[in-house]
Amino acid sequence: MPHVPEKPVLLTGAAGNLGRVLARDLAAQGWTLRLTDIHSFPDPMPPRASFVRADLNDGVALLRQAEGCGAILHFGGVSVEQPFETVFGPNLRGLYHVYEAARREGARVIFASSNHAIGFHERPQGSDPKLDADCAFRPDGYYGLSKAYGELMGRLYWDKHGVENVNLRIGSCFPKPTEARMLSTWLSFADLTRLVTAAVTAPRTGHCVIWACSDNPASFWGKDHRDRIGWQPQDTAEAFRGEVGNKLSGNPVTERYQGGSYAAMEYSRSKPSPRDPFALD
Ligand code: NAI
Ligand code: 15L
Repeated sequence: MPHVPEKPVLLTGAAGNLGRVLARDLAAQGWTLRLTDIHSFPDPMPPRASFVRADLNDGVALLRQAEGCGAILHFGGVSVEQPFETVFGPNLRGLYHVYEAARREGARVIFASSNHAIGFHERPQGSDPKLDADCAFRPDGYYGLSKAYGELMGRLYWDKHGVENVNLRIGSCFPKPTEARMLSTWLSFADLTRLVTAAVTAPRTGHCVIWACSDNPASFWGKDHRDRIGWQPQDTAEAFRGEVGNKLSGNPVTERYQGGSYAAMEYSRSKPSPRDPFALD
């Protein structure tokens, strides 16, 4: 049984797909959880957990929920591509509220970032090197842009205020892969729970960024800071190759970029964006 944190842990987005998994699994590990979401929590309340319904736009509510917490698992907000005005409140203002609460409590933030912060990097082909976590941000929409902002918010609060933060650049976290791209990007629920556990219980993290995918041989991603928290994934998408290996989109933009269909949404360039993020063509 992993180490149980001394202080309660706040989980935003608790009523969402990943929030529900974490609420169940972390409570089963003996953790004391404070759950919050704008929607009601749909499951029976886990042992030692409490729930407060609140909007991430409400900074005072977040300060109250975070009182006495040692870590904030920030999984709430808009979780897919949406118009800028929809993303803005929950994902940008909400993130500021989370970091201000963490600063006041001296809490560590575990941020559910996304591959869409870097979704306009091309997928590696053949012997191409995999992408390291210190690559340039190349968001593939307003949602991905909000995740890049979240990671940079972590950079700022570590450098200026010493607020520790672990940024999980999640690939595709679902019960199982549903398309060929997920042979590269899939993260199992069990690997997610182990990752969050390691991120909260590691003695020191500073500001770090971790590719959150299972042990997928077809992964797009290379080096990151996982050694700092002692996490290694144990599951693999490869087990599903027979089921999803031929499920391709048929869209050349989707297939070219790591962010897949998000890169193709409202795409209006006449030529593909170049490999080098600083190239001018
Ligand atoms: P989800 O959409 O199921 O959960 C997000 C939760 O945030 C929802 O329960 C929603 O009610 C809540 N929320 C939205 N706006 C809010 C507001 N204004 N105030 C308070 N709560 C609000 O998404 P999912 O799949 O559980 O993802 C969780 C986190 O992980 C998200 O931040 C998402 O961006 C990130 N992520 C998820 C991936 C996946 O494959 N599931 C991949 C990459 C990142
Ligand atoms: C994400 O960031 C989304 O939250 C999730 O719904 C999937 O679309 C995932 O990325 C993905 O790229 O598969």
